[in-house]
Amino acid sequence: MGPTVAIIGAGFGGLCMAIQLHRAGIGSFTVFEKGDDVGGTWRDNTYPGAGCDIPSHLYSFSFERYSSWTRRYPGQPEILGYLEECADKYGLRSRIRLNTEVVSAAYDETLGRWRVRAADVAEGRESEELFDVVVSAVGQLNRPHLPEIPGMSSFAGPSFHSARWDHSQDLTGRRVAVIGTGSSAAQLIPPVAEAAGHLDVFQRTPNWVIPKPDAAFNRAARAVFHHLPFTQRVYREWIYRYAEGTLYRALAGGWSTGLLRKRALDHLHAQVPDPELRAKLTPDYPIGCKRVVIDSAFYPALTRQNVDVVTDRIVRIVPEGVETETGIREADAIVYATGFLTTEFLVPMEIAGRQGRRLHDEWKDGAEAYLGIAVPNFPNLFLLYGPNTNLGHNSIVFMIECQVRYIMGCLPQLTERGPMEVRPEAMDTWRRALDRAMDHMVWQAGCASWYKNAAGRVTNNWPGSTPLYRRLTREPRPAAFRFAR
Ligand code: N01
Repeated sequence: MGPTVAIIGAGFGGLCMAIQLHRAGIGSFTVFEKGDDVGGTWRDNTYPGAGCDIPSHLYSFSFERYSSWTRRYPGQPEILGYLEECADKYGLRSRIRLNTEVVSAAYDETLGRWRVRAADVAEGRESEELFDVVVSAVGQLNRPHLPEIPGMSSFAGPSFHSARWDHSQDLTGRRVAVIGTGSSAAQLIPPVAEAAGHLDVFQRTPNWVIPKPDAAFNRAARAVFHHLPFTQRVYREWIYRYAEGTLYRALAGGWSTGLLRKRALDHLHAQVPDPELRAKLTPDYPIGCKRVVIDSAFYPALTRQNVDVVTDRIVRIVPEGVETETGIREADAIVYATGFLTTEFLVPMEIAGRQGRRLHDEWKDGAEAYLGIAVPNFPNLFLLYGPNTNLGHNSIVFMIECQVRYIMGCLPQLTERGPMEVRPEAMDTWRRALDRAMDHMVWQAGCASWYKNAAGRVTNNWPGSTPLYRRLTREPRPAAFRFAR
């Protein structure tokens, strides 16, 4: 049988956890998913042009390789299809409760179990169940951030966030305003620019942009991947090593920083001939401080006749469009490509650990977790893609697999010795090591980014290499935990 496990979320993380439990013969798990299907961010982000800027041969499970990727960087429908296939292949559907949102989880010290309350999204009806273990797999990029710009509700036309695309709106021939120029905006701007009559792109801070060397896999290439599966492994390994060897070194201030910067500047110069526009698009902070945009269609879209890059400060939204410090830019529709509430981990769930301690109180100065996975005073609670586990350079699926393997290693220990809770001393040591490693990373440089909380602490990113993270999470160290028995 094994312990009962509540998994919150059915994206990459939740599915990975469920698959590994299933493979280990532990059937006593339930996946709670507030959406109407599996897929997480790949279900939510359906904006035109949505896709992944990490090649899918790497951005997929190592144990579930897929020879049918149609291109190096497939679009959102293909990635979502892959996750749906995984859910079907492992017979997970019957264990996934869709349209069911976990509202709270409270640790019952007498029972040594978690009381998980979940609500039916349509009817709001709540019910409670007991679980031995709770695994949060809600991710870091699941709650859209809408800016607080005065007058937003006064806008006369449709407006929506990139992660909540309103497909009922036909933007063909219309005047569109896109606010934001991050990775989501960079992907949606090219198709929107093509359809729109006019597009205003409101840029607050330019991003560093490097090319995305996309290409379709022809039938022969796919046949090779299919019939000679080791070629997929080799290709995956090659992408991984490139990301680790070159991009990570650049973020850590190593030998490739200058190369990466040059690559971005060359890309800008090659794609944007107009010096005035080029100046607007040239960042003044170190490369990698904010997430580098990987896209080859973004700059060409900005050079189109029907596109303006507006850098004047936005003052307010008015019924007819966007008012900046130099006047009103009229718009029929506004797209907020303004990112996510990234530093509020596990919000809005109420999580209470031993002695009723609220997780959000513990985290008032910034979310933190041992290995990004475990939190003192919260026995048998494990996090996937938790604090300080995001990558600026490689596939998050790699990190999720490390975390799932670690949690799978915890299960026999907590079954044998009772609920396990990371020791505060282990957490302190971890925090100090993290702070030391963070000192070398470019994210600390003077830029604002979604990696940092309001106090300027980098709560989202992992400062080490991914091989190091794999080593650290290879298996749980019992000495780092206190057990009930
Ligand atoms: O969000 P962002 P995103 N007025 O936070 C601007 C992942 N992702 O959705 O830089 C005006 O990066 C803000 O301006 P500034 C990836 O990890 C992956 O684009 O703060 N502008 C910025 O330009 C990525 O990093 C893929 O000055 C305002 C933008 O909005 C993460 O998701 C694809 C504003 C927000 O950019 C988030 O990307 C897409 C305001 N009040 C996304 N508030 C892959 O391919 C915010 N902005 C894997």
